[in-house]
Amino acid sequence: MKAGIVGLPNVGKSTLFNCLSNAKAQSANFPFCTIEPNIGVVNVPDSRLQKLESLVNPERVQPATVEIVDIAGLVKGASKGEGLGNQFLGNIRETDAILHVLRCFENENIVHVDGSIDPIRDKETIDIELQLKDLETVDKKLEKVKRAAKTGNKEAQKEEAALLKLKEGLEAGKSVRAIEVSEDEHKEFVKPLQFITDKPVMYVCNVDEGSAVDGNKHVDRVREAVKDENAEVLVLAVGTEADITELDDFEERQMFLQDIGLEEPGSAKLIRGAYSLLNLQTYFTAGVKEVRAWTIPVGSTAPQAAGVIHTDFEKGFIRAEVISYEDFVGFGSEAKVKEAGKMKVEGKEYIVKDGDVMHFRFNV
Ligand SMILES: Nc1nc2c(ncn2[C@@H]2O[C@H](COP(=O)(O)OP(=O)(O)OP(=O)(O)O)[C@@H](O)[C@H]2O)c(=O)[nH]1
Ligand SMILES: [Mg+2]
Repeated sequence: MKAGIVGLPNVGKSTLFNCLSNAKAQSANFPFCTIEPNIGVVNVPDSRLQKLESLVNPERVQPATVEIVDIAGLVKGASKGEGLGNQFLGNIRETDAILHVLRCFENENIVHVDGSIDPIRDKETIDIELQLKDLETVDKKLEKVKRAAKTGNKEAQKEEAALLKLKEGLEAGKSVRAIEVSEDEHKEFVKPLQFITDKPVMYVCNVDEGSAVDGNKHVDRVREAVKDENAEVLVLAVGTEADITELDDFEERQMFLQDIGLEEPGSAKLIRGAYSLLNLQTYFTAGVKEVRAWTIPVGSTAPQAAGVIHTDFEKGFIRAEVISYEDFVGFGSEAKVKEAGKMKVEGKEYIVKDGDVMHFRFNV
């Protein structure tokens, strides 16, 4: 899974990136600090993995990972070349989800490019620039499709019709995800173009330390403004959390978090939120060589889950041996689960559940 961070300059995007990732991005109090994109790989925090590790004692543990891309800030007119322009948006075209950072903290020392704290205005500025980028994509594609449509190509005519709906919607200030197209049109013509405003979005309200738990009036406005969007709103004291991430000692980090009223880092909440936004879940493999978490879409069948490990596993799938996470932990080992008759053997139709500990049988 991949997620891309967008927002105005100087709102805390790179600071968020640094909270999430071990790769360090430069963050500083001036707009357009980031020019070249930062790309980092983030381990998905999952306490079940540590539990399995303690039971299995494997040689190594491999958490699931998410790739995060942090790009240059956008300003009004970016599509026309204002600021650093919008060419960096190409770097987030291939992501699965968008993290939209909104500045919700007051601090006169931190420059705001539009002079005041107003996350609703900021969100609109960014939405418009993202929509204009998508409009560029539509226009480019339309140019090609139109020619083919004129020659009487039926498929091209269908595509042209779908693209024209998008063009009209985008020009009216709608995001692609809010424009009505049929399911077939979406699958055939919309999805392959990887529109930025078609991706699921999570709004990250960057608040001051004191608002980390309950948010503040700016966050309330954001919640109100997006209540009809199918989006998550996450409250995160990005600056503070970045400081906490800097601490080497786990105990020390926990103490700091408790000081601001949190039980776990916001980054854990954020990644869990992204999972649910994208309808993803986790299953485990637990061998003595490796205990590992794997990411699959909710509703995946056993062969599809196996395919995440290797396509051969999917093609040659015979059956899966499945232990629920609860049973694994409850009985304490695979052998004890088997003894108790709690290990299930499942076939091709089995829908994998979150937390299943799986072992695949296959031939190649
Ligand atoms: N007080 C406070 N300052 C913050 C917070 N988050 C970020 N900052 C500061 O704001 C400044 C800008 O942060 P960056 O993370 O570099 O911002 P950015 O969005 O990546 O900016 P560009 O790369 O220029 O687009 C830095 O000086 C940060 O330390 C916060 O939650 N509170
Ligand atoms: Mg930056």
